[in-house]
Amino acid sequence: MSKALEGVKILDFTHVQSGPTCTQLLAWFGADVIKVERPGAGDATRGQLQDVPDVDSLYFTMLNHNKRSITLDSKNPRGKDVLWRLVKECDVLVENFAPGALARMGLTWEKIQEANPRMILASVKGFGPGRYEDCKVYENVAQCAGGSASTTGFRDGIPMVTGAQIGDSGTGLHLALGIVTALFHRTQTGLGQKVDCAMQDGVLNLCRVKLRDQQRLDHGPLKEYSQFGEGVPFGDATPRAGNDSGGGQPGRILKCKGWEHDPNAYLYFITQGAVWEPICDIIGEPGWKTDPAYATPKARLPHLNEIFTRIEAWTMKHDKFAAMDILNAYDIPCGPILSMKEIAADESLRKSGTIVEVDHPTRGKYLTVGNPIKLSASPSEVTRSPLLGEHTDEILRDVLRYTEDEIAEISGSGAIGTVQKIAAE
Ligand code: CAO
Repeated sequence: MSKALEGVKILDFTHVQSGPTCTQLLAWFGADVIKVERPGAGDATRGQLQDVPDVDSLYFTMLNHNKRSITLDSKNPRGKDVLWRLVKECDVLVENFAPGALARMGLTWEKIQEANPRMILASVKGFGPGRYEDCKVYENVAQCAGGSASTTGFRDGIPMVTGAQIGDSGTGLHLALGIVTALFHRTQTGLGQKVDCAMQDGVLNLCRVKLRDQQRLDHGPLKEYSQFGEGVPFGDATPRAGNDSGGGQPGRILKCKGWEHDPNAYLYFITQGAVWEPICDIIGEPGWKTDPAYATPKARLPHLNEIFTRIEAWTMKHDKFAAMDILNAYDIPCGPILSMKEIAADESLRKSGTIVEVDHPTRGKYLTVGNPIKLSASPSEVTRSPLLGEHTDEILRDVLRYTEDEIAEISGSGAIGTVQKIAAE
């Protein structure tokens, strides 16, 4: 089967997490992703959070599957020539350098367009135009500036960042959509364009329900928030809502059997209006089906704490999986709190290719997350991340069509450094 993005060449000038998640997605869809790295050093994540000495970290390997790596010093004059040849040859340049870094290498949008009018230039920055546009940004800064931290956590605690990498991986996902949209547009216009995605904007897009609540506050308290039932007045900004559901169907995280010693013996329980009657029967409160104080979603809002306390008395008698089986039989929406250990062992996730075991020449076998987006006619296969500069010669020869003499001359100029050799394949 052919791949959806087969034939698309990506000049991948990304590093750390946000950019690499974007180009990894494009590689999974079949694009030829050529990762340009600094000789001798490479993407900084190769050496960060290393669990095995002198072996590419899981941080790197899990973000750079299905790519090829070329080492190139973009500040060396001969390296610059090679870089421009790549610009002319590729369809998309993706980068997430600090603001101004690409231009300092001489790669301005004007010059790129001049060299290759079909080129799409896709960039991640921390902030869009405005007072913070020159700032360097990492994940948690984006979560804080994008409205996530101020609305995450408990009302009486400090702002919290979330484990989901919404600033980095979330923005990478947004950028990938921008790139394929620009590729589609190019089929009509024949021209490339610039695609910009700021991490603050990407996080805010994912937090839009909290901006919704900010405006609802002008018209009264947010009745689905626990603090309403507790009689705690609202301030003038969207508060932290603990584990309250952010939608119109109230939900909470409830203890299950074993919670005293298992930090993940919990279940998310949603009191969807449509299944209120079976909920009442299951928890042993059949009278709540007709009692006017509990019978309708609106009437229940001031009693949510009491209702969830009563439901929790039931969930605490069951382990999370048994509770889910009982509730699913009645179409009651709920979900177990799964640990990463449980997820790593999940048979269904492995079968669907969402959890994949990969073999790496210097690391051996490890688990990764495969492509969560499944295309029926263009399935993804996960292949290992490249070693630093592993494909330098191959790219110079096959993609850029340099002769062996020219490659020797480029190598002698110091533009590509020393290539890492594969110890065992
Ligand atoms: N050859 C020669 N030089 C290279 C090179 C190569 N192949 N690749 C990169 N460099 C140089 C750059 O030109 C830059 O040099 P100058 O500052 O002299 O112009 C230098 O490496 C460092 O680039 P950087 O400033 O982007 O890297 P950093 O480690 O200092 O900052 C980060 C990292 C992520 C904070 C910054 O890149 C950034 O803010 N990026 C945008 C937002 C983003 O994507 N953040 C998510 C990161 S994941 O949490």
